[in-house]
Amino acid sequence: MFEALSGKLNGVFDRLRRRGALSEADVTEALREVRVALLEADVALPVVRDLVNKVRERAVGQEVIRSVSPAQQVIKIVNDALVEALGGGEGDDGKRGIDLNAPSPVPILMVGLQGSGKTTTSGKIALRLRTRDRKKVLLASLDVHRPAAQLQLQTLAQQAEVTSLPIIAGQSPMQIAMRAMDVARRELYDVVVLDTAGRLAIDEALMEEVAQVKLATNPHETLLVVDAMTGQDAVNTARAFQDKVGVTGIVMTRIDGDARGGAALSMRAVTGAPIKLLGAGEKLDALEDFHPDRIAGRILGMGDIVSLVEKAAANIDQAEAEKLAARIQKGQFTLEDYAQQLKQIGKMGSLQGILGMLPGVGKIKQQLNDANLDTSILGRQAAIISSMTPRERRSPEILKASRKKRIAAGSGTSVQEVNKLLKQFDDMSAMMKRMNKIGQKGLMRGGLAALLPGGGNKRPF
Ligand SMILES: Nc1nc2c(ncn2[C@@H]2O[C@H](COP(=O)(O)OP(=O)(O)OP(=O)(O)O)[C@@H](O)[C@H]2O)c(=O)[nH]1
Ligand SMILES: [Mg+2]
Repeated sequence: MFEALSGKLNGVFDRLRRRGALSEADVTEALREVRVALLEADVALPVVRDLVNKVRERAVGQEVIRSVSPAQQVIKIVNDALVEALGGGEGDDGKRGIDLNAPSPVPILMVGLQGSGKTTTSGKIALRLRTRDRKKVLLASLDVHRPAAQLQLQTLAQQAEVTSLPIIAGQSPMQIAMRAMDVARRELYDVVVLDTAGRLAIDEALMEEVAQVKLATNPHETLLVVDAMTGQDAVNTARAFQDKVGVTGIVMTRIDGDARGGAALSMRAVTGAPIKLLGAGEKLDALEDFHPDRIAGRILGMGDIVSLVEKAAANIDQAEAEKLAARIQKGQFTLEDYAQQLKQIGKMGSLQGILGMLPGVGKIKQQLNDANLDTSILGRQAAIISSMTPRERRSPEILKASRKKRIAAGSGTSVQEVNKLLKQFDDMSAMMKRMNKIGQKGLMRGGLAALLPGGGNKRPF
């Protein structure tokens, strides 16, 4: 559902990335475009304003992390703001789905506008609770306004292989609700899902009816089902239901359509209620948990830049990185520096993992997998380097056969491995020289691929 927004934001970040170092004007310009993209995606104005302001505050005066580009840092900041807008972040206990932490039978009341997907979602929830959570579920339709409604739920119950409350003609919604709770208590059901009639938000009588049912059954969850395709209207609906009935969570359906996604971004801020579930199709298994961080990731479509920045910020010693950058600039990259690099990489996890997080290196990643790169080799290489004397590390050209033998023995490796390391170091020095030629900006533009022999088209190792 976020394709358009995602495309726009990607465009903004692409332009940002091409800059290399970012001035405040660059950030301001980018934020203006982010703002327009959000508005076009139908995000509520106050939410847009709040989000953009947050990003600006945080982007200005950000400490620069050497190992990532400024643009990557901005992307991370935007990401965090999106996660917050979606209802994640601080105080997020990770519990997103339906809360069943109450005495059985736990009543769940489904409310929402006509055709929003209440009945379908009731079936989806029943299926999930039965299969995933091993719960005994009773489905009950309180919809006496549409003739076929109760039969529709009965059919869905059969598909989900759960029980539906026997239909008794002529009962009122309140009578059905009470009967459902009675049956559930007697027959020891874990959960009762009460599906209500669709209503127009302005339909006071129906609103009142659902409020009464809520009062009588005291549901542990009151889930408002909204159609993502209705955009801002979905947000207004949610506000109305929150005011008149009170809801504990929101289910957003039809995210499989081409909704612009703004409703999802506005919902938490406008209603205070969290989005708990997403409906992604007509089939009963098309139900997803709502993860703010994953949705933000989907919107930004940034591979895992965000976690890369987090990892880099946590692990890379900034002073070290700066010293190294200076030495590279002067063409003084030594085996000692190489050993340092190996250590950093070791800290950040596997090489494949790191490369996989960078956008645009999918191809290289495949090559890496093909090359079956063994990261334990990094540890052995570090051992080889530490078995050298300082002089040897500074001038590896003095390493003749006897020295190599000593180093191999000292590090528990072989002369071949020592040779391989030296060859790799030579290649790397050559690469560093190339990098100096490309210049810092080019490096940012080309990303990691520019560093690899053949610009990433060949096997990197
Ligand atoms: N594509 C898609 N269709 C959905 C989704 N959820 C529900 N639908 C479809 O939307 C239509 C209406 O769904 P219902 O579950 O009957 O909606 P309702 O809220 O119970 O409708 P009323 O009871 O009349 O108010 C059906 O054709 C469903 O198959 C979804 O997540 N994606
Ligand atoms: Mg229905």
